[in-house]
Amino acid sequence: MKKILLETIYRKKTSRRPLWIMRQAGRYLPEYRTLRKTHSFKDLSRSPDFATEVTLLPIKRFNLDAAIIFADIMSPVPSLGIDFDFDPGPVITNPISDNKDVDKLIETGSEEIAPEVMKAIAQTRSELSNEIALLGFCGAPWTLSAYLVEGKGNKDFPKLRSFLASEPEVMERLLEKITLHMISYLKSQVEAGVDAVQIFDSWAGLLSLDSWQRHIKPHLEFLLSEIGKTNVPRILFLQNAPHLISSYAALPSEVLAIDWRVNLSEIKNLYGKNRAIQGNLDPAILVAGPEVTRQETRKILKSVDPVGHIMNLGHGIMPSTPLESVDALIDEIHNEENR
Ligand code: 1CP
Repeated sequence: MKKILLETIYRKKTSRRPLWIMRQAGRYLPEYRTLRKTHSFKDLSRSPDFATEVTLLPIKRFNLDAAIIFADIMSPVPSLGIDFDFDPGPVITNPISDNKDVDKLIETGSEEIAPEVMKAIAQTRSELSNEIALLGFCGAPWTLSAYLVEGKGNKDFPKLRSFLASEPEVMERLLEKITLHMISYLKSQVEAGVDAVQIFDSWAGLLSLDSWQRHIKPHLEFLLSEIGKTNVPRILFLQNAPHLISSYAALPSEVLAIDWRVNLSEIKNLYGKNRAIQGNLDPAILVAGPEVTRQETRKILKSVDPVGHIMNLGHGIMPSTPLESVDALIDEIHNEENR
C-alpha cells in the first residue's frame, strides 16, 4: 500500500489530497485530557509506551494520513544539560545569557539524545498501518534558541532580539551547537523509522530579512542539507514570516509549510513548481464550528491545485476545537471529488 502523503510530496497524482493536523495529539482530544489528569506532559512524553499510545490517539479516532510522533521541540534539550519545565509551554530554569552558558552545553553522542523518542518511533511504526506516514520533527535552530535565550514563549521575544544585537558571536555559537544537535537528533529519528521530518520554525518571523539572512539562514541551510543526505523528505514550516517566505523557499526542502496569513494558491504558484506545499486553514476557523470549517476548507480546495498539496492547518490545532469541526474538515477532504 502506498502512502498518499509521500506520493503527494513527490508530486504524484493521488485519489485525494492527504491530510494531517499540526498538534493533532494534543489537548483538544478528550482521551488525551483524561491521560493528563493522572500524568504530567513530561511523564507522557518521556515514556515510550505513553508516547506511542498518544501518537496513535488521533489516528484511532480520525481518518488521517500521517501520525506525528508525540514529543516536544524541547525533547532533545535535556541531553544538552539544560533544565526546564512546561507551564504549559517550555520554561527554562537558567536561560542562556553568555559564552560560559554556551560552553556548558553538552556535546553528546546521538544515542544519548532523547532515546525515548527513538523507542516510541520504532514502536509506533510497527503498530501503524502501512498507508499512514509517520512524521518525526524538531524545532529549527532559531526557534529552539528563542526558548533557550528568552526563557519561555513571549510576545515578540524582546530579550532574544536584544541578545542577538548585543552578543552576535554568542548567538552564533549557540546556533551552531543547536544545529549540530538537531542534525544528530533527526538522523536518529530517520534510523528509528520515520517517513518524513518536519522542522518547526514557529518563531521564524521575529527578525528582519537582512538579520535573518546574516545570522539564521546559514544554520538552517546546513541542517536541511545534512538531513537531505538521508533521502527522507523534509517539511519546512515557518510561522508568521510573510517577509521571509521567498528566502525560505530558496532553502532545500521537499515541502514548504506555511501559516494561514498568506494566500496558499499564490504561494503554490510561486514556489510550488518543484516541491509540495502544506497548509493552511486558520486553526481559529475550527473553533468557530463545523459549518464554517466546511465553507473555509472548500475555499482552499477550490483555489489550490491538488497536485503537491498536503492539507493541514496553518498552525497547531487549538485546545478549544470541537471534535465535530475536525470531522467536518476530514469529510470535506475525503469527499472533494463528489461535491
Ligand atoms: O498537555 C499539555 O499541557 C502539554 C501541551 C503540549 C503538547 C501536547 C506541549 C507543551 N507540547 C505538546 C506536544 C507537541 N509539541 C507536539 C506533538 C505532536 C502533537 O501534538 O500532535 C509537537 C509537534 C509540538 C511542537 C511544538 N512545541 C512547537 C512547534 C509547533 C508550534 O505549535 O508552533 C512549539 C513552539 C512547542 C513549544 C511548546 N510546547 C508546549 C507548548 C504549549 C508549546 C507552545 C507554547 C509556548 O511557547 O508557550
